[in-house]
Formats: sequence, C-alpha cells, structure tokens
Amino acid sequence: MTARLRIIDASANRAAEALRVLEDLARFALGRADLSEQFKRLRHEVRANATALAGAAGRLTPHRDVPGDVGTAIPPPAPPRRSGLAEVAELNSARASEALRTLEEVAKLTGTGGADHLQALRYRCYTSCAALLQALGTGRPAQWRLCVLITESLCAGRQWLRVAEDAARGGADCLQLREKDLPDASLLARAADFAALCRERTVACIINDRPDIALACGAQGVHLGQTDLPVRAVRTLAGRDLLVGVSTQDIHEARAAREAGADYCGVGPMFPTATKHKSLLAGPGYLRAYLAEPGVRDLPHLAIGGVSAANVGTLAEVGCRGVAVSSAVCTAPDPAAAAAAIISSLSPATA
Ligand code: TZP
Ligand code: MG
Repeated sequence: MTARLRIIDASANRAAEALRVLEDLARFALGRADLSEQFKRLRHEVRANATALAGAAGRLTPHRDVPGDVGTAIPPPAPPRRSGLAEVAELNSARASEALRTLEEVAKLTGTGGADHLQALRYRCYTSCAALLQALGTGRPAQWRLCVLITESLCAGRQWLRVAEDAARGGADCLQLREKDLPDASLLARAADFAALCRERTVACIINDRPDIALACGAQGVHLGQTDLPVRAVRTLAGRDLLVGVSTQDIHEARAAREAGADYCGVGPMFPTATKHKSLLAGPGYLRAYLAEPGVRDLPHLAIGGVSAANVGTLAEVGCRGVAVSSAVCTAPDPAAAAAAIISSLSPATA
C-alpha cells in the first residue's frame, strides 16, 4: 500500500508542478485567461483525484520518503538550455501527461472509476497543451524597431543590395525581402545574398510570403498576409525554425494571428500608401486598440503603411514600439539617413 501511495504522491506533485508552469506561461507569456483557467482547473482536479485515490489508505504526505527514494540518486540528464518559452511548454506538457498516465495506471488497481476520470483529465490536458504550444509560436518574440521591406522596383534604379545595406547601416534591425514577381530560382538566389547581408550586419532576415524560400536561404522568418499560407501550415513545414509574422488590419485578425502562433504582427495600414493597394485604412486607432488588447498587446508589432519620419511621431504617441517601411527608405536619396531619422523619431517613446 505504501508503494501505491508514494506513486500517487509523487505523480500528483509532478503533474501539479508541470500544470503550474503551463498555467504561468498561459497567464504571463500569452495573457490568455481562458487557457490559464484551464490549467488551473486541471491542477486542482489532479490534487482532488490524488486525495480520492489515496482514499481509505490514508493521507499522502506521511508516506513521503525522499531520503529513501532510489530515484533521487539517479542523476538526471544535464538540463539542456531551453531555446525559448515554447520549449519550456513542450517539456512541461510531456511531464504533465506522463504523470497523469501514472496516476491513471494506479487508479486502475482500485477499480473505482477514478481511472476514467484521470483519462479524461489527460485528454483535456493534451487539448490545452496543444492550444498553448500553438499560441506560443517559436516562443522567441522579437520586437524590432525598424524593419525595412526591400523591393528592387522601389529602389530608384539603385542596387537593391546596396539599399538594404544602407538601411542596416542607418539602424534598421530587421530587413524583409519583398519581391512578388521573380521566378523561384532567381528569388532563391536573391534571398541567399539577402540572408548573407543580414548575417554580416547582424540584423533579422525575413522573407515575404515564402516559407520554402525562407528555410532554403537560412532566414530567421517569414512574413504572411491574410491570404498566404496559414500560420499552422507554416509550423507544419518549419516547426519553430522560422519566426512567423502576420499582416493584420483589425483586432480580430490580430487575435486570430496570436492564437495561431504568430511571433509578431504587421499592424496597418497606418497611413495612405501607394506601395500596396488597400481598401481599408486601419489608422493609428487600430494600433491603439492592438496595444490595449489583453493577450495581444505583448505580441511584437510592426506598424506599417505609409510610415515615414514625418508621421512616425503620431505612432510613438500611441505607444508604438516598431515600424515597417518600404518607400520611406527605399526611395529616399539617402536610405541610411532616412532609416536613422525614422528610428530617432520613434525612439523617445521606446527608450
Ligand atoms: N502592407 C501593408 S501596407 C504595406 C504593406 C506591405 C506597404 C508598406 O510600404 P510603404 O511604402 O512603407 O507604405
Ligand atoms: Mg503576402
């Protein structure tokens, strides 16, 4: 009987600890009240089930015998450095479900129906963990200050790579390659040169639209519009190897992007722009709404659409932490100076 109680005690603790970590991730990393509530409930139900399982045999704690536990003498494998919060979630999801399975096996010995309940808890745990893992994305959020979208046709006849280099020299901490009409082989060759430049300049490298090209050229991420591949499909292809950004024009799209596991959102269009046809002008009001929305506001954003040094102050006033621009830098006579001017107009609010 003591063995059984010790297994119940250890497994209930293990499950509860893992569920607490998951709850904290849902609460503090995602701001998701629904998910954190689900983990909290699971944790309380595991405790109640363990007590019920111990049942007639008595209370659990008197059977705790840490010095006499041979398991404590077995050295755990050296803890790997976690690559991000998503990996923490993954490890603790596995821990919770393993511990629930152990409890379930012990419950089968009693034949009181506790095993069925524990199985149901384990299935609920899988569902909540899947939603948490999906929403965490790579778990390596990056809030850039200035992302410059590089499109050759906007570079006023200059070499696109030169303009990209100038943008980085001016302080852009992210560059996005945005070419819609190149044949795949040419796009890949360009992306390889682009990625090499980004590595040399230690700026983030994002490829517009194409997760395949992003993976092939070693970019950090891909940027998706609402009609491109869904985030889930990109995760199927790339796992957590790519940061995924999603363009959003209202808070519904932002919520959906967050739930699907976007690592950052494009937020716009902020101002009228000739670079991309948009029927709707979201305006700074949408950025304000984004920054006020629990569960969304902590997700990095890039305000986009007609942004320039002249109007970025308006965005800074509503709390903007990062912008994405194309024409304001690509067509400028001095792209480095244009990038620097945008950053310094944004900085007072981000400092
Ligand atoms: N998505 C929304 S607006 C826009 C994109 C790609 C265009 C951004 O370019 P610009 O020249 O900075 O307005
Ligand atoms: Mg697109």
